[in-house]
Amino acid sequence: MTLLPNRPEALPMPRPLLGWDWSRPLVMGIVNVTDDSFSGDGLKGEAGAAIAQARAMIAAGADLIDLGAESTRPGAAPVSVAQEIDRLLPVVQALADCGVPLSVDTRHAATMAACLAAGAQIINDISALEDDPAALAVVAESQAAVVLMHKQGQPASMQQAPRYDDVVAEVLAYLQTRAAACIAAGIAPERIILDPGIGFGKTQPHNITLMQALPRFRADGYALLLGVSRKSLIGHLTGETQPSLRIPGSVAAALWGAVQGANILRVHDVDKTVQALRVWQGLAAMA
Ligand code: 9MG
Repeated sequence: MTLLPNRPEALPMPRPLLGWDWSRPLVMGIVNVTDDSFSGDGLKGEAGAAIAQARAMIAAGADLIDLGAESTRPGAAPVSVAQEIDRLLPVVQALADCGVPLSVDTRHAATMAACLAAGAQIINDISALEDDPAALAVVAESQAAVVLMHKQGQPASMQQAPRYDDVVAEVLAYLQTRAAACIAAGIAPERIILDPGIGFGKTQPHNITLMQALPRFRADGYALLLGVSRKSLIGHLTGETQPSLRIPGSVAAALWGAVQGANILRVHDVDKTVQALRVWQGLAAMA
């Protein structure tokens, strides 16, 4: 085990994407237009509240906004594709000119197509474009970036018995296979962002092992997204059972991710994360 954090500047710079500045970690604010969300921030499908929350995050320094309408919490009520589009579309339309790229967290090709047509620039798919057979073509026909996330199993049951022989090698191999499928379908490598999927079909030891191996996910030149905000990883390390009270731990985990080379940090608490990153960057610049 290494005791010293890696130096992200020593990793290969991701390929240029949408004019983004890869010299620092970008902060992606999470806006859940869901009836329920594990983190306690669901906006009950209200477009107005979601739009206001996204604008507040942008004012606080968010570089990207991720909009989702389907909760992946085990036991969450399923959302139909029509419902998902009904919830997301007015929010995407209202925010299309908000000044930062919009990401849409969905597994459904029809939702992807509708939101891309309305101005979204990133598809964030926790199934790495696998769950919907039409998804790969929808993204390939657009100019959008795509987040390919690893999960083992499906959200309803994925935490029952996650199992790996070598979690890092298996997650990395899966993401490389999905990236290759994207490239074969016509998606340029610079549009592909990898994500190990912390908490998605992983035990606490699996999550910790992945968090310690983040630089390996940068080796192929893809950008790396990390989502740890308010997750059980923080709960296990702190004993805090309520996700909405895991903010300090989430900020610490985001900083760890930044030091380990994550290019995009997907977070609920944009203001606190941005402040922490600015302090870290300021100190690093002075060192
Ligand atoms: C939707 N969603 C919830 N957690 C996530 C994570 O860690 N990464 C990505 N890409 N999406 C997530």
